[in-house]
Amino acid sequence: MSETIAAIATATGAGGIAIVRVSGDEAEAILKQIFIPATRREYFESNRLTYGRAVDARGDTLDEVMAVIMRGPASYTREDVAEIHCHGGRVSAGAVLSRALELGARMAEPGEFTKRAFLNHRIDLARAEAVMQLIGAHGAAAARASVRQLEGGVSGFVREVSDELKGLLALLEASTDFPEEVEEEVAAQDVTEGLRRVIQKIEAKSDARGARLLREGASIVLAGRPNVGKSSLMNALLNQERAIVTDIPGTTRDVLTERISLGGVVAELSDTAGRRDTQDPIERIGVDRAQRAAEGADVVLIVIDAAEPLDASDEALLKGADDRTVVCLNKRDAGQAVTRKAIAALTPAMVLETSALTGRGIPELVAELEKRVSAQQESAGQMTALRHIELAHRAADHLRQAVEAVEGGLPLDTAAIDIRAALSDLSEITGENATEEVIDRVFRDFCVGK
Ligand SMILES: Nc1nc2c(ncn2[C@@H]2O[C@H](COP(=O)(O)OP(=O)(O)OP(=O)(O)O)[C@@H](O)[C@H]2O)c(=O)[nH]1
Ligand SMILES: [Mg+2]
Repeated sequence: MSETIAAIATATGAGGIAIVRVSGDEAEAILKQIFIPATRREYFESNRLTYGRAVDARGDTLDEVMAVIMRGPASYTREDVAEIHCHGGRVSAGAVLSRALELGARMAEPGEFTKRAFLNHRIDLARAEAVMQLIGAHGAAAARASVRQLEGGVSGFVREVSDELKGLLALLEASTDFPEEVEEEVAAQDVTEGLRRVIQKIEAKSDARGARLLREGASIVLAGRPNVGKSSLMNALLNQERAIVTDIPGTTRDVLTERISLGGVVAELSDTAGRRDTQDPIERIGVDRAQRAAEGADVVLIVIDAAEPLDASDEALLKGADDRTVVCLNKRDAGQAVTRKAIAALTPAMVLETSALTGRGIPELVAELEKRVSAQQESAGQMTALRHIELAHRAADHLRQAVEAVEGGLPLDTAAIDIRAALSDLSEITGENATEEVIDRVFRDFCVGK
C-alpha cells in the first residue's frame, strides 16, 4: 500500500483547470520536485493552496499552477495527497503527470484513490459507491439519493437493522440456553414479530423499480396509429422541433429517443412509427421497433386522433393497454369524433385531452408523467445501487426463512442460522466482510482519478 499513485482527476477536454492528484508516501517529495512556490514563505502548509510553477526535470516551466499538500490522515485517502491545479486541457496536466510518474509514482487504477479511502477505513463500501453514483448521476433526484448515501444513509440503515437482528438473535439464544428463564413460546413470538418488522423495513428501502428509475431514468414511449400527432407531442414535450412532423401518415420510421427532465428525474422519451399494416419493408421494421419499444417502457402514451373515428388499430392498442398506459386524446382542437366514453369502453386507462397544436393539456400531461416517473421519495437509507438491493433482498429472504422456521416449530437454532446469514449479507453492503473480488468489482467501474 505504500506505492504512490498519480492520475489526472479532471475530465478530458478543454476547461478552466485540470488537476493532477498524487497519493502515497512519496506524494510530498514528488510535489516538491515538480512545484516551485512563488514565495518561499508559504512553503507547503497542509491544506493550503499555493501559487507557483510546475517545472520539468531541467527546471523549465511547464505551467503556472496552484498546488496543495493534504497530509494524511486528514485527506481523502488518509495518505499524503498532493494536487497540482494546472490550466485546463490535456497538455499541461499530461506533462505534470508524466513528471510525477518519472519521479516514482505509478499510474492510478480506476477508483484507486477511493479504494484506498475504503481500505484505510475512511469510508465504507456503500459510501465509496455513492461517490461513483454521484459522479454518474443523470438528474437532481439521483444526485440527491447519492449524496444521502455518501452522508451515510445506507450505512446507517444497515447498522440499524443489523443491531435489531443482533438483539433478536440474542433473544433466541437466551431462550435455548436458559429455557427455564425464558419462555420459548414467548421468545418465538417476539422473534417472529421482530423479524417481520425488519423484513418490512428492508423491503421499503430496497424497492428495485424506484432505484432503477433513479439510476437510469424512466422510459416513456409514444404509441399510436400513423398521423395522430405522436411526433408533434414529442416536440411539444421537449419544447423543440426534434421530430419530423408532416401530414403524411407514416412519417416517422425509426425510434427517436431524447432525454427529458421531469421533476428532477431524467426520463427517456421515445417517438415511434405509427402502427399499421404496411407493405413498405422499411416502415414495417419501424412498426416492429415501435412495438418492442412500447413493450419495454415504463410509461406508454397511446395517442388517439380525437377528430377521426377510432379505427381497428386504435382499438387494438387501447384493448392492450395496461397500468403503464396514459391515453392522449390528441387534436382536441380539431374535433370530437372520439369521446372519453368511447375510450373508457375499451380500457380503464387514464385519458388526457391534448392538442399538440395549441398546447392544450400539455401541462397536465407533463404533470402526470412527472407523477409516474418520479421514483418514490428518496429518503435516507434508500438503496439505489443494484449490488445493495440484491444483498438486501437476499437478507430479507433469509429472514423470511427464519420466520418460517420459528413458526414451523423447528429448533430455534435453525432460525439463528438464517438470521446470521442475513447479517452477513447486510454487512457485505458496507463492505465489512466483503471479499477482495467484491471490492475489485466495485472499484472497477470507477473513473480514473477518483
Ligand atoms: N389540429 C391539430 N393537428 C395536429 C395536432 N397534432 C398533430 N397535428 C397534425 O397532424 C399531422 C401528423 O402529425 P405527426 O406529429 O407527424 O403525427 P405522427 O403520429 O407522428 O405520425 P406518424 O409519424 O406518421 O406516425 C401533422 O400535420 C400535424 O401538424 C393537434 O393537436 N391538432
Ligand atoms: Mg411521427
